[in-house]
Amino acid sequence: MDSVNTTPPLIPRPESLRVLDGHFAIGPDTGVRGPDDIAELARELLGAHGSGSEIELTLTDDPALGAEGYRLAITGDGVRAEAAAPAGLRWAVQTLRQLAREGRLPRVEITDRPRFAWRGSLLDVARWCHPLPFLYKYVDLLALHKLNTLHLHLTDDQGWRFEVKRYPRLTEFGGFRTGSVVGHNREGRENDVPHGGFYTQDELRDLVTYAARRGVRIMPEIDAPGHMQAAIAAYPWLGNDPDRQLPVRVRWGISKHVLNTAEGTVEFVRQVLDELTDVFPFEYVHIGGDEVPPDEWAVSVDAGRRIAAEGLDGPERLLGWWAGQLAAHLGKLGRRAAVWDELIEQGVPEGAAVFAWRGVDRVELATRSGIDVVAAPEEFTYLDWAEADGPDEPLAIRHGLPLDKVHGFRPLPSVLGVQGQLWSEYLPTTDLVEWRAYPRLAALAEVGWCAGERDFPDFADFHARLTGHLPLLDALGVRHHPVAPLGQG
Ligand code: TNX
Repeated sequence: MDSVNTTPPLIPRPESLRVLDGHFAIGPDTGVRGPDDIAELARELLGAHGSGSEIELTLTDDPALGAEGYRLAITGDGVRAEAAAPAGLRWAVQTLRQLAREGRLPRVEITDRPRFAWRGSLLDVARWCHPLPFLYKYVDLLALHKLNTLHLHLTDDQGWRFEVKRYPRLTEFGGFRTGSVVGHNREGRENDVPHGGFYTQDELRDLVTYAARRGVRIMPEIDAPGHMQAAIAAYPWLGNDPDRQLPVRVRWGISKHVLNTAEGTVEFVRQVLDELTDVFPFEYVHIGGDEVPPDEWAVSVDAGRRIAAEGLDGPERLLGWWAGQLAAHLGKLGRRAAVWDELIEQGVPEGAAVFAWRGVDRVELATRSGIDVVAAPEEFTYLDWAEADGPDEPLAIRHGLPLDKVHGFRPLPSVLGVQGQLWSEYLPTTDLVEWRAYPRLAALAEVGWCAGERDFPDFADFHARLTGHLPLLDALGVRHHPVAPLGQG
């Protein structure tokens, strides 16, 4: 079959693409020249280990290409890619990876660059500790779709996954839960599933290095002062009733047990952040701030003193105070804080970015006040929701986020970018994570890459390319959700 002038199934769709007649054959004898680490990546991903220079990757100083743009020309003789920064060349390599089929690259000319600088994916490894090799695969798939940020949700009520040398009980005790978690089968029965695990700092450092080679930055999250029951279980002096030994939480939902407001507790989180920033070099560190019930603070004598000392007008204000303490510490470390959108009411710390999750209205509210915002509204980006309800669907926290709805999301032009969330309460296995992530994360990648003033591909256009893209996902062993024929979603 001759495939002259058929559009190659690239996701996200490049800004401009010209398809020419003919192919360039690639194989093990094809050689790659370019900056060392990127050429190495290209050899590995394209299986091109020759000594020649048929594929040439070049850094130029063309400002039009921006921080992540690239130009790519595939001729009958070889491949030329240029970019103004390493990130652009890395994306050019991913484009080649998507174009390569049966040892051939179609002749094309591409100029490409992303619309939004932040194209992320949150993975919750706190509720279920997904194995380290899966995190590598997950990062590789983000890069394949030119998603540049992995938001790693490392701590929550049900488990603490980040090794802290100064506080070993966080992982030794807080990393494991006994007993049962409600409802991760369709019947919603209580299953007795003891579960636990954690990642060492060295393991995470290696993951950071692997991701960086692929142009993926990792933003770690330590969620405070709520969602901290695992830490309080490990060190009861962090809680509001230091004499009470809490278990690592075995149910989902919101725990009312939050950090106390003692100076020693603030210092504890600062020390955790010191070790965290030593492992994760990315500018942003997420400090949480979501779903913090003020119940315990409302009755605590110590919290009452803190409220008076800080001149706050109620216990719920302690959330803003907490975030301010941690953001200031991150500032001293040369980093920036990221927080959930609950801080819009309680005071977003100076210089922090807000992750707006409670609907597009929150995105708008935050951008209007001039705050840096990552659009993560649940109705478009909560990929832990099922696409639709149905007898074959595994149990999900909610349903009703089909593929075309994700692809139809149009973030405000003023946001930093977009992010898809995979909370893992109902994703106990890596197969389920992939089932929820793909292909919707590919649709969101296209939103983040293309949704701007420029002409955005409609769903039928995306769907047609996706059909050609799925064999690549299958070849990579991705257990993705099936894609309904167009019009039958
Ligand atoms: C709310 S979104 C949470 C998470 C849950 C999620 C379930 C956010 C900032 N907090 O703790 O996992 O809902 O969908």
